[in-house]
This record gives sequence, C-alpha cells and structure tokens, in this order.
Amino acid sequence: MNQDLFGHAPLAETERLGDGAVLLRGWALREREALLSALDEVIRAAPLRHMVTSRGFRMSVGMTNCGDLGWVSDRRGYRYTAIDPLSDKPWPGLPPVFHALAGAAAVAAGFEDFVPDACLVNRYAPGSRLSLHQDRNERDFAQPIVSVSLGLPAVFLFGGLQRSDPASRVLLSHGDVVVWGGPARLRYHGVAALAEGVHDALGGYRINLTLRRAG
Ligand code: MD6
Ligand code: FE
Repeated sequence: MNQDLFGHAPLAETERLGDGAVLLRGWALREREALLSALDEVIRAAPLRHMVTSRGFRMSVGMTNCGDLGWVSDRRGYRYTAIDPLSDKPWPGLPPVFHALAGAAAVAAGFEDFVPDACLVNRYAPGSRLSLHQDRNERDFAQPIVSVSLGLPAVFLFGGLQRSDPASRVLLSHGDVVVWGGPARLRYHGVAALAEGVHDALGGYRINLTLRRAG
C-alpha cells in the first residue's frame, strides 16, 4: 500500500468537518517523541508568554512561535514578525519534524505543495480559552492551515464565515491533526475553556501547533 513518510496509509482515519476541512485522528502520534522534543527546544529558545490584544486584554493562552515568521499581538494589533519581541532575535527555526508532518497531513487532506513558514504554539491551562476568530493575517488564503493538538483534550468551536453563524463542537485529543483550507479557510473558530485534567505526556496542559504559510 502507498504510505507517506510517517508510514500512514493516506486517507486512513479521516473525518470531514466540512468543505475544505479534514480531521486526521491520531495522525501526529507516530512522531510524538520527535515532535515533543522539538517542541521543548522551541519553548526553551522562545519562551511561552501571554500577549495582549489591541484593547489591552491579556490572552489566557500562552504563545510562542517558530519558523521564519511568528504571530504576535500587542497594543498595536496582530501581525507576523521575523523577530521575537521578547529576545530581539529571530524566532527559532521550524523543526524538520514539524515541517514534514505538516506537509504530509496537507497532502492527505488534498492540499499539495504546502510549505509552512510559520508555526504558532498555543498553550492552554485549565480555564484558558480562545474566542471566535478568523485567521486572516496570512498573505495567501489559498494555502491551508495544519493544526496539531497535543496533551489535554479540548472542544474546538467550528463556526461559519460570519461571526454569528452557529458553531459545531469538535473534541480534539492528543495527536489529532486538523487541516483546513479552500472554502473553510476563513471560517470562524475558537477553543472552549479547557477542562481540568492531567495528561501523560503534557501534564495539565493542551498545546496546539498551527502551521501556516504566512509570508
Ligand atoms: C487551537 N487553533 O486549536 C487554536 N486556527 O488551539 C486555531 O486558532 C486554528 O486550529 C486556524 C486553523 C486551525 C486552528
Ligand atoms: Fe485560528
């Protein structure tokens, strides 16, 4: 059988979440050791921090980045930067395992030639949440986003193209990968407040990686 470089059968265990959105359950588990150790290194080089929104609210999610570009928010608004404002140095490089996983997941979901240049790392503690938003700071909306969930499970809120559209609730667990693009690319989405829990690999946290082509 045809297999990708992680030994998965392509299109196995896929769940459609709507046009252009695919959930690959457990897709990242095979590479979990390499993924978690690369993640440790990224966080050591560019520590998680709580950014503020343009209105001055401290975000409950801890964030950092790796790759050529990183997503930042401060009183001036949201944008991508090549420099980590905390260290005044470039963000840590995108680990090869992130790059390979994202490319393979995109192909499995039907998006060829996805080459990410940015990875936003979000860390949720119990009670942390992410309110409904669209991802629209990237240059090319034809490129999908690959999202990797690690640690405690979370309820992902998957809305429509209008903020007021009803949102479905999708449980995302350790190793789940969501790929969305095309007609789903600008759907509103968020994460419900994380429930208390303890995860074998990540303790009392959920970590989400979103890999994008930002520039
Ligand atoms: C999260 N994810 O799952 C937050 N955005 O923690 C996102 O905001 C997101 O998962 C765009 C595409 C996929 C995502
Ligand atoms: Fe998002």
